Amino acid sequence: MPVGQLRELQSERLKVVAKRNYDNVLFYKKKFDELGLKPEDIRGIEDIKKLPFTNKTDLRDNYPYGLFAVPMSDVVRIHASSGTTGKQTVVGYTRNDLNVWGEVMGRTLGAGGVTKDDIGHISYGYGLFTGGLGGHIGSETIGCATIPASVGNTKRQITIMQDFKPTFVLCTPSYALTLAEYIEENNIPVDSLSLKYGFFGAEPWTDAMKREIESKLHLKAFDIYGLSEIIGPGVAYECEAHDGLHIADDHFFIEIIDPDTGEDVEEGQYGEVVFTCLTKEALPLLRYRTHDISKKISAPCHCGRTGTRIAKFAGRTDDMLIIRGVNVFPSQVEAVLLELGGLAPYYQLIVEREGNLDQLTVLVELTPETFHGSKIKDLQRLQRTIADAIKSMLGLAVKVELVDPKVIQRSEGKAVRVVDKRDKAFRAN
Ligand code: DLL
Repeated sequence: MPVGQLRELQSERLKVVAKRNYDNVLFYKKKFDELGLKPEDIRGIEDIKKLPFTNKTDLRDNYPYGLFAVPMSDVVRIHASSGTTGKQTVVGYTRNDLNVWGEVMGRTLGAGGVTKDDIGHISYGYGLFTGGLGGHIGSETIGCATIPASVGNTKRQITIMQDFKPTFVLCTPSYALTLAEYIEENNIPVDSLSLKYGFFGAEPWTDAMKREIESKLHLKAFDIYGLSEIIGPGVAYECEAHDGLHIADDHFFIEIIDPDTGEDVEEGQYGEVVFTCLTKEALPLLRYRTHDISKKISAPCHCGRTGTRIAKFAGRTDDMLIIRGVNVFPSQVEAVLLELGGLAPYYQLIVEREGNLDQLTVLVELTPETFHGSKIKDLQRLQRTIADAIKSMLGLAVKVELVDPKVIQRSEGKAVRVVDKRDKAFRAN
């Protein structure tokens, strides 16, 4: 679409979505009123700067459905992702939102070359996480035979790949390496699989990792990006030129701002990515601050797409970690520890990369009373209880190490809660 026409479309859509929020979401009505803003003041996409920002905390404060712009009877799907504390961030979709999701995820796969003659193997988790069902809806929208394999059980995944002959796979890049490793270790000929393309995302990864996946799995690898609050995967995707990510910006308007001032960065500079949902019905967030860092690429892409293109993500502005595709905020672990009791308010998260997978170890400091008054078997039980509580909060298996009182270094300024020993490229921040 010529850029001028795209701007007109975005303008029309922004007017509608601003009014939808003002009329239906008390949170936005209050924000508009505070700013002295009426929906009619939004006459085109250039007026987007008049709108308030939305933060993850706003979703938490309005948990679970307070930011929905439609009655629950119009919602047909719920997903959720990690919040900064115990509460999940809950997102909803109308029937039409699911159509949009199918469209943008279909585009994502189509940009890699997928057609209805392909067979899709979806190895993202099916559940509240948007990866599985997001990949699924895109694959089905194109018309591909779609295998909802979900995560885990690598042996079974490979058997399915050998027998059902999928031609493309969706999973986290780290899991793609696990698949490759399994094949190597078990002397399985790669060409007994029929994979042509792989669509990897949900966590940061490097070009070096991409080359490794491509050479070991004999496929073309594409980076895909998205977040639950906006729709899930399908927000941005790579094309066959493999030179940055294209934004589906007829549906999601992107701004790149200086996280401190909230103003646009200079053209081509890195900053925080902010999205406005232009067509969503159930949860049409305005100027949502993702905390993800990227920059716009102004040169046209060889593929001919005219929309906004951005560079591979360069990190985050906050303390969110991504461990094996699961978003983890240190504050969530803190909430679990404080709830359990008997523990000092000092802890540290150690993140390492073992082989191809991230491993999280939680160091927890005992209070002097617990330390002196407990038998080894009590401490072992405590260790298991902590690990189980964290697993049930995050859905992630972690190692827990109990340490003596006063072992965790006290800081004079900001506490060092996270020691990330991974290569910079694998870190989210
Ligand atoms: O991770 C949605 C998704 C599923 C994207 C499958 C791609 C593939 P959330 O769980 O809400 O949603 O996590 C969103 O993950 O803000 C980024 O920090 C990070 N992220 C997602 N894709 C990429 C990527 C899904 N390609 C958060 N590169 C986002 C770097 C990514 N980080």
